[in-house]
Amino acid sequence: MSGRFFTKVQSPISFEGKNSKNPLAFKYFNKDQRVGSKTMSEHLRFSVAYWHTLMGTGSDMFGSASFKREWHKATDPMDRAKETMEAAFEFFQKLGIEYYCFHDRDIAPEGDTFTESCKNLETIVELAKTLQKQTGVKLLWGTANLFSNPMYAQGAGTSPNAHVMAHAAAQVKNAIDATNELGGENYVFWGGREGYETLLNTDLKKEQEHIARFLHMAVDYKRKIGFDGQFLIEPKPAEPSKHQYDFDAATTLSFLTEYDLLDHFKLNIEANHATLAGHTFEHELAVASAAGKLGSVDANRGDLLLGWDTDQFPTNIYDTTFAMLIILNQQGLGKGGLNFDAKPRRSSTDPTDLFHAHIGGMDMFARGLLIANAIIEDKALSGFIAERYGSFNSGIGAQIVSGQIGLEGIDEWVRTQPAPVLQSGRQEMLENIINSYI
Ligand code: XUL
Ligand code: CO
Repeated sequence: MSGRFFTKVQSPISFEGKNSKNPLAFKYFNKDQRVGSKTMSEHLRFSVAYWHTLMGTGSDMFGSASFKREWHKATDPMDRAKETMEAAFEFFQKLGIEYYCFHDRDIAPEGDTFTESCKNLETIVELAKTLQKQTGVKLLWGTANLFSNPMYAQGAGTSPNAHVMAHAAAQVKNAIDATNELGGENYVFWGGREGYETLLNTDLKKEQEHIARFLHMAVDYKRKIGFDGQFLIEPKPAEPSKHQYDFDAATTLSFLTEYDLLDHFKLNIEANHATLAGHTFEHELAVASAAGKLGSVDANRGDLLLGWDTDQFPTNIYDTTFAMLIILNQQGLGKGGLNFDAKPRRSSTDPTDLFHAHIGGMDMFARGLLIANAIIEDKALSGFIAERYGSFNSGIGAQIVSGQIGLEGIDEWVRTQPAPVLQSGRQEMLENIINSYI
């Protein structure tokens, strides 16, 4: 396969099995291999994050761009956007990935006016549509960048300025249109600036009412145009705002319930956001899944020693195993997928590093899938858990959960009984079982 941008990778990455020493081959991800009732690619639905992989420059708070990308060379912003889209599809095809995700401003530059920005977006969407058709690559989700423009410094949907909020709403309308036009399977709301810095200048209740109204307008518009993608909210506790309203899965679910939005949204859970909220990745997945609201995943990892969103590619087999256990136990992600919201480190300057990074992440999840599937098939954990709660299946336990008995009846029963006898939780034995599968 030729191509202008990733010349060091000439043929699509292939599966060579776990004994392969070829760094540009999959060791575990074998897309057509059946695992349970589906193929690996049907289970995993991997996606490239346009903002990191195509737009990332390696810059950080202390230094400017360290990546010199061939597709960023054109001087005219629209030419650059077109070249970047060409590079994107070359990358998707050479990697053999089925989906991608973008923000409106990743794929098309802002113009001098809002109308010009909308026109730029429409032009690039046409190009993306053609390339999707040519390659079969699909859009997992689109979203609007409501955090980079200085206008959003005090929030977008929660801005104290009504004109700014209106601007954000108009931007979302156009981003939903773009997503719909490209057959996007989901649309994501992540509000990095939907929060506050200080309560000294903030009406917290009003801001939450405003963002709820904002989301209701989006729901109405979705219905009006017949967009059948899933709406997703991506929780994150902070960064860039000091305190973000969508702090974590539980907070977001309660916000959706309070403002009568729960039926219209699911959650997009990101690993590094979970850890920033003081949770594990699997905790956030489990909370969302227990509510029937785990819609999609931003697959990445943080660093134990760094307290910010490092967005690294997933390399931890425990994380991917536990994630896949939760995903398999809820029968998959439906329209959602595993989007690598992750970037190579600043020192990984070669475009080929983008392949190494994605191959590693895809292999790690494929391996997690195989392990989780074996654990489930053997009932290695579920058997133990079912037995641990067995006392609720009959007797006093069954009476309690069915509501047949209240405090008085329970009081009477407890007085007739000897003291309760506890069963061991066997945590260490279960950890050993997990390790025996890994
Ligand atoms: C930021 C983040 C975003 C969302 C999309 O931390 O995760 O890139 O995924 O806006
Ligand atoms: Co994300």
